[in-house]
Amino acid sequence: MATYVVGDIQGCFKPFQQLLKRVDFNPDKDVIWSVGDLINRGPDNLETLRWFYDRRDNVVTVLGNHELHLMAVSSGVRKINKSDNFDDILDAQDRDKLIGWLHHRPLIHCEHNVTMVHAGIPPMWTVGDAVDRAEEVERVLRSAACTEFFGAMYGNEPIVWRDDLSGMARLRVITNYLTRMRYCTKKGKLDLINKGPTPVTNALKGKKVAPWFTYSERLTKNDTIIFGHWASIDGITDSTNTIGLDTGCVWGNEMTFLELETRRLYRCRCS
Ligand SMILES: [Mn+2]
Repeated sequence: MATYVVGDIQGCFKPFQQLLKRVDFNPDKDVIWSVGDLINRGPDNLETLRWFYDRRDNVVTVLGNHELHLMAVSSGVRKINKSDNFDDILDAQDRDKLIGWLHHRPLIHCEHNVTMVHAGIPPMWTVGDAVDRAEEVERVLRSAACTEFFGAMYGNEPIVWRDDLSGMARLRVITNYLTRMRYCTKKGKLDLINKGPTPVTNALKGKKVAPWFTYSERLTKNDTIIFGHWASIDGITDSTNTIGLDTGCVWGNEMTFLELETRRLYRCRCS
């Protein structure tokens, strides 16, 4: 039995199938984990989501920003953007079943001494903090209040966590940390503007930002964290226990599998 963690697929079903073949994936024994962003931008969103749904007893997937956006559009509170191409899912006869399943996926997963999350964990949170706060959002996604949440989910404020935050502002900042963060300050102030391998705009007016995983004081520095979301760093974190798996397949770069038991990486070029 092997566990393979796949980076952001974003509807690139063919390279995903190629990698499964390459690792000799055994659907009766092996398990797939996904760092989220299964869908959007790539060619085969519906096929990808169905593959995971059909194997739901042997897959673990955490929610990425693109799944949250699909759920928000599906609920009717948000319009589809020009760059979105998940209409194949919205038009599918099994759409309610598939999207209903997404509503019950977690934002973070801890097992085998590793933690998987789509974007990351801010420096001032422990893994336990992140799990507790993810649960606050997960509870809402599973309830009728999810529509109100989707209406309030978009936006970059508040830029930093406070214990006394409440309501939608609290849920929004938790969601932004776990599914959108790349750069932040040492104290966890979010720069959600910069997306490249180095910051190019001064988004926080002179405050120094760095990739969330580079802070030596961060409370998760001794934890193994697997994440996706950040294609422009091409999986390079300069850290052995912070493993980035988004290698930009949807942008014509590569898709990456990590075999959890051996820590071996498999990469497949995408056209
Ligand atoms: Mn993402």
